[in-house]
Amino acid sequence: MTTPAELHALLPLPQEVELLDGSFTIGAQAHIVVPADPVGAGVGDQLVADLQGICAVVLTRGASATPGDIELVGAPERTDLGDEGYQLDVRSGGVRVVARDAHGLWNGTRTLVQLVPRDGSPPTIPAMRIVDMPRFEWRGAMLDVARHFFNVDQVKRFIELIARYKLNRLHLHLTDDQGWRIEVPGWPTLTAVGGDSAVGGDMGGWFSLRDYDEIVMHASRHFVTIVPEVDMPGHTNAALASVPALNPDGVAPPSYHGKNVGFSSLHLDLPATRGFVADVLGTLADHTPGPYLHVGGDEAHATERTQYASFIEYVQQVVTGLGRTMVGWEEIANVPLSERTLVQHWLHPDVAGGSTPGTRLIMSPARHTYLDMRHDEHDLLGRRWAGDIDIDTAYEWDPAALVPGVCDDRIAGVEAPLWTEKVHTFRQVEHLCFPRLLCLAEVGWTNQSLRSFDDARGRLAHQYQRLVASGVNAAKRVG
Ligand code: TNX
Repeated sequence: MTTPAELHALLPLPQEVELLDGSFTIGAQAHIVVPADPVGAGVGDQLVADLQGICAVVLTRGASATPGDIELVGAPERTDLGDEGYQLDVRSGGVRVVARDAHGLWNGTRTLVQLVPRDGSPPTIPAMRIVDMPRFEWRGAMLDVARHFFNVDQVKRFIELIARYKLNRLHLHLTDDQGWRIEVPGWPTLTAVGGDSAVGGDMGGWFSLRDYDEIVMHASRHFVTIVPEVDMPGHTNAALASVPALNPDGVAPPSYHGKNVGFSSLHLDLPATRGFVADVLGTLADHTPGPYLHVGGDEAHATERTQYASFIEYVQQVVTGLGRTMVGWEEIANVPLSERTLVQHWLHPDVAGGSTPGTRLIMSPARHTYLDMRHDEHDLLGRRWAGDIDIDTAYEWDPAALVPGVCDDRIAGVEAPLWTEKVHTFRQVEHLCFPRLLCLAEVGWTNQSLRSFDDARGRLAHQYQRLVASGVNAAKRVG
């Protein structure tokens, strides 16, 4: 299937598009008519800002739609559109976006913004009807701020970039052996000691709870849910180095600046550990409006098997007690889990697939989604262990064909992680994420039967140009 030229700027590709005769030009007198509720009105404000950034029109808010206007309509009764779906009608007389709720309107306006030309020509959009909704509810990116720290402004910029492509989860890997990046009241050494280190002895950093609140707010304005991760019981040297009482001998180990994994562990049987875990997760729950708390659980090679099982059972109980859904890397599937818990597959399909029946999976297969891998053999930046991941490899996979017996009904969605052992600057973050993170956005949104890499290649090239034009250090893989 080849996308018609009129739709070249769309990524992810919508589920249903019907091109019609005629077109609409955003005129100097156009109004934006928005729903009365504040969240819907916020979507309208962002649309005004986006359109004014693209074309030199001055848009004002209108109370009711007249010919030539752009109207956003909340229609809770449109259950056919699903949770994030929308209908976008472009006619010569105006534009109408209809959705059940503000998130659907957000998605519809993202499509509308993509349709406006950027080549200096008049802001004319071909007439069409789009009816669209995502294949999966979880469409995420992960940023590892523990191995190298990225600050509030950089995380906010990252949120803006992923939200353009209807990604709706930002998983923040906040702690690891090399760094602890979040303030926890009552445990000041976590940030004073653990916040001060990074891979290679590079500069550390951490988020105060006010910083974190600011990130969460910015994310919610872009319909992105923050998923905070505190990795436990392994990957915990930064915590062990900060709090002597978390160590069996009561002696804090030195800070760790290397890249190895699997040598550190929390110990559930020490008197300080349970209180520590409960305080950390309680603090995150207090500052995270979204329903998820990610507890890591990966590569706990220094944790004895039965200890590991007890630990995961304990954190699951704490997270459930906080009214949240636990998320963990696939290793947690070795332990009996609550059906509500989400298991994040990254390496071993049989481990992820062995998870308690009824649990759902987030698909992050390293071979297709690991953004710290090289694009190809000429790439000086990336790592190699999961193979080179160029845009075709990032695009050509089906989440429902990874784990035997696990189809769409057991898949919450997809996520691409950026681990940052070798990533020092935000320019490097951009190089590794773009444009290939867009492939994941389409894997997560567009039905498998509508996707083909041959078709996506041209649309990726188009987005590459747009990313570069907006100052993003995208890797030149296309166009
Ligand atoms: C594996 S993926 C890890 C990370 C590393 C990454 C490097 C996962 C759950 N654990 O700790 O940063 O490989 O590619």
